[in-house]
Amino acid sequence: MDKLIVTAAVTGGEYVSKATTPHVPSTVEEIVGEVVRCVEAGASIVHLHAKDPVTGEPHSGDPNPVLREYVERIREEVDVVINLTTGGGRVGNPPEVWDELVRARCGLGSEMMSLNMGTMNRWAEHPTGKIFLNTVDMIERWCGYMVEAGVKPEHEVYDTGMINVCRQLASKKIVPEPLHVQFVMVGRTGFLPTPKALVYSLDQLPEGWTWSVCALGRHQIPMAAVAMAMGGHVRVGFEDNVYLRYGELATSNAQLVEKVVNIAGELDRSIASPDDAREMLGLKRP
Ligand code: KMH
Ligand code: ZN
Repeated sequence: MDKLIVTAAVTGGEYVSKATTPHVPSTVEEIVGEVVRCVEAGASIVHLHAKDPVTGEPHSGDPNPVLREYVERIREEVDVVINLTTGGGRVGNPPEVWDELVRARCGLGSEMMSLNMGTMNRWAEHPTGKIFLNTVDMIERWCGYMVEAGVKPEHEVYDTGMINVCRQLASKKIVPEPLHVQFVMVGRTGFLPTPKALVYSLDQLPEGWTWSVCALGRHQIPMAAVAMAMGGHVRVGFEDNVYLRYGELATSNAQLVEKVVNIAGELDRSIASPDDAREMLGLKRP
């Protein structure tokens, strides 16, 4: 089997703040420290959102200067593939400015960016309302910005229809194959986090594409184990789950990385370094 790429989504995204867990990193230094610990534990990619340094809520206002600072400080400390959000960064920013924010974000020095593959009902309370808006037009334009900037999209797929959107991007040659798809198993308004849903989805995926699984809450580690056994890659971290085990908060994202690295060891899957991940995903160094 291929080496295992572990992504650590360390910042808690848009649904996790200091009110959810005091351990979510929110200042630049806390975030850089978490990234270093996760890389030491085996993560080769980190996924980042811009945070309010005090509350850990999503940063409201232009997130790009904040993300630029994260990227620069992380690069000073450690070698890791950096993946910036495009689904996040909308709080305080109306839809008219999203295009420009995403286009400019492509120039901040990350090697990957998330790209959400469809509009859906939000699966939890969010300050921007009930709809997670990602039209096909937006997806195609943002894909174009990324490809032009040499940034690889990570295609976030929340339901099987979104695999078809990925296939269209490939057939329209908007993004070069192989695509890298992440099955985001949020439950509620999206995929159920079950092996059956994953098996069905993998049946729809073209040969040679790479894939990863992220599942929410208590499903994070079990679904990661299923993905690892099936040859896929995994994402863990506070953006999707803040518990180490039932009733016990993780004190660091690195503990969640350690958990999947331990399981990988039992499955005889070796862990990809950042350079391995770059080679496997065809990334361009920034
Ligand atoms: N928050 C995750 C469920 C993004 O940041 O653009 C999906 C995600 C998407 O990470
Ligand atoms: Zn995210």
